[in-house]
Amino acid sequence: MNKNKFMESYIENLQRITLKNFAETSDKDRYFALCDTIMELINQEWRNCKNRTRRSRKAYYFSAEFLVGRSLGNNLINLGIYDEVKEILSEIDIDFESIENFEDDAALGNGGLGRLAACFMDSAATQKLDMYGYGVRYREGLFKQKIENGFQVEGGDHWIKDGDGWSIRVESDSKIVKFRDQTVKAVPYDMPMLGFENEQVNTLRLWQAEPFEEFDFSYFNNFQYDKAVEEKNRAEDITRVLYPNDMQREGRVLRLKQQYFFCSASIQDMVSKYKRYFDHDLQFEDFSKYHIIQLNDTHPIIAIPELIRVLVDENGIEFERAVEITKNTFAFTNHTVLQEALESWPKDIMLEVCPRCFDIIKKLNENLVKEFKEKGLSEEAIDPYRIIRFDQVRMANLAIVMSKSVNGVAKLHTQILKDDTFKNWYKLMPEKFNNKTNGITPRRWLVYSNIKLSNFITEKLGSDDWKYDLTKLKDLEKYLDDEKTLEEINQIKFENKKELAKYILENEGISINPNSIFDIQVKRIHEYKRQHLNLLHIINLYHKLKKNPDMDFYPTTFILGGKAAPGYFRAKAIIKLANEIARVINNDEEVNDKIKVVFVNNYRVSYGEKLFPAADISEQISTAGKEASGTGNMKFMLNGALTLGTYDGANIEIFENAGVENNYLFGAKVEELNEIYDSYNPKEFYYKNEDIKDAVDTLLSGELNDNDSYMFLDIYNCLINPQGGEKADTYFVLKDFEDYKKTHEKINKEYSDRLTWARKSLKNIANAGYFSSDRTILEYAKDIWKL
Ligand code: RUG
Repeated sequence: MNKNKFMESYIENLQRITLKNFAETSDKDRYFALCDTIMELINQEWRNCKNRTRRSRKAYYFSAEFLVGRSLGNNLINLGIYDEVKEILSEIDIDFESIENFEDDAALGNGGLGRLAACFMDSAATQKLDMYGYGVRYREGLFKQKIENGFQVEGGDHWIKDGDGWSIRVESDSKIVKFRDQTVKAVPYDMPMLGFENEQVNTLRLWQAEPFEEFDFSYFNNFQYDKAVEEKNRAEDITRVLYPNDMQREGRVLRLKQQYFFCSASIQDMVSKYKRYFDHDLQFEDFSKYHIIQLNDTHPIIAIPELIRVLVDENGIEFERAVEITKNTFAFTNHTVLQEALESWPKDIMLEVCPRCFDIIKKLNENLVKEFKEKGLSEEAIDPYRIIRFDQVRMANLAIVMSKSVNGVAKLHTQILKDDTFKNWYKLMPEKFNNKTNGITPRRWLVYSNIKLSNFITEKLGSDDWKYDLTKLKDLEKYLDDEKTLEEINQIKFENKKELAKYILENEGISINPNSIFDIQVKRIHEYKRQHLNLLHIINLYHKLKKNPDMDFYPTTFILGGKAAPGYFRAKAIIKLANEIARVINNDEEVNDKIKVVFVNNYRVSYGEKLFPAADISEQISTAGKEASGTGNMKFMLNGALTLGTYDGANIEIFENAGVENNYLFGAKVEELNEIYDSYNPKEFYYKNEDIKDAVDTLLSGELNDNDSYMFLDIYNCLINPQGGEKADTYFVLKDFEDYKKTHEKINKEYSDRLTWARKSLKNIANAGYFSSDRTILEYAKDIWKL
């Protein structure tokens, strides 16, 4: 990059878009001018990439969520000009940090699933894989969380209200999407996905719903103004909001409309480009040779019947042939074993939204049943495989029959899919099933967010090759016994903790001690993730410190954060509990130099960038068998935190890679939980264990105030009182409490041996290479996509 030229075009852009003198421009002006300048810089390579890959085999990542976060810093890092641009701006007296902070997160996802999609976009471009992302351009991203009087309050997230510096509207590629009762226009917005320091620029294409006809003049002329804009609003409603659900099935008509909307537009886009660039092949013989679609969870599965529809109805391909082409085009990733998150759609809703797709699914189901009957299977034996049963379309079944590959996202998770969730399918078609353990991009989660550690690694390894191949971190192991290096590791962590403490003081108004242990649990709030286990432990610890103020105890700051689905009462109760515990403890002068509790407001990607580098302990405490993988666990590990975790999801692989002795494993394993499932009685634990009783009773003792919301009663009941046919403590919180508490005690003792701790931390960093999404995406490309 030519520095002078960059500065010139930046200032030119700034003045052009604002018509202001330089001194009068705001952070907003400066931010958008910078976006423009960067977009100009990459324009040529982006076009080159689009042209070069027109006729290549490509992977298409279909996802209802892409949790991109901020793009400015990340794009500069990937272009390799982060420091230079910062310098250029400081030469003209612009504070880069305030421009960076101007950018709103693009929160087009709920949590891990959407963030994984964003990491994959980064890694695919970095590995020079031709991968196209297809999704939805929600006008409102995931709600903004405010905490009022300890309660979560949801606010809107109109992330593009000031504009969108990173997208190009490609009007000419618009598509028409037809629902039973409505026809709308799908307009693509393309975002460049830059490879790290290479010339690859892939595209993330997000569709926005707009009216087919902008405005109905006949109504307007008759003074029916509301009616004139009605259609416009109805169309725009489709992409107005991201459903704020994580792991819960949301059976609304609008949700299926969103899914069908982006899948239909994407399939049409692929088919029309195929016809444009491969016009010799009107029989679509080679379609699956050039396209492989990876379905990110059940949300985009409707793309399967949609491809058949487009081939059969719009291109005259015979049904059976269309089915064959489709089967070779799709691959399916499952991200959960929780039944409530596996989507199924009632027949009437499907008929209301996309009736032709329902017809096609019905026919696929009939063919499947016929095939089984011919093989001699009874009606009963066929039941688990049916795509439609009791007038419900079971999306996962549709995806499994119609895909060439089905994968889970961590070793244990894939095993559970084979043994349990999809066991019937696995028996029938074992060759389809495979594992692809998740990963995270080291560019955002280390190079960008933890500059100090990143520079330190480069210095120690003598090169920055590790940024391209994260397994090179392994070479750091040669420093495991080098005291100076270990002290440096501790020093970097301390600096990061100071920065976080400053940020928390500014944003949460709570002062925390960077010399204390930073114990962090940030993720969506859900019972299976067991934030309430963490909280019950904090209550009990607080009481012990009150009783015995001179107890040997290393000061600890417990930090929690995450959003609850707005309709998930118990998850919101957990948030209230966290805030109430924080209020009581932080105001208690007898203990608040020993423990502090912080619930960070509005946890999101850009907050995570500050939290992961500063953590000593990463809390990964889900019930064994429930967390498919987790990716936060990997971000903490890469930044040198030690995992306090159960034998679940990718924690297991973290323990395998970094050594269980360098982390803190606790709790029951899946096999044990399966064994005791029927006989488990949490009350036994409650009555036998004083600490458990102390913590659980505190929920109702009056010491904590839930402002008459009955939220704490709800948590109390769910732990020990079976209700309405549901067992008590289905997530085994009380069963694991004692081991969790003891493990905390061990951590608290061991932390004071600062060198041993640093060695463990280094061991984790050095073995985080496996968890790069570069590795994951290359596995997809090699095993499934054949790219
Ligand atoms: O809960 C899972 C995480 O364990 C996993 O790491 C992530 C990415 O694979 O996906 C999360 N997930 C699963 N989010 N939504 C679902 C089910 O719709």
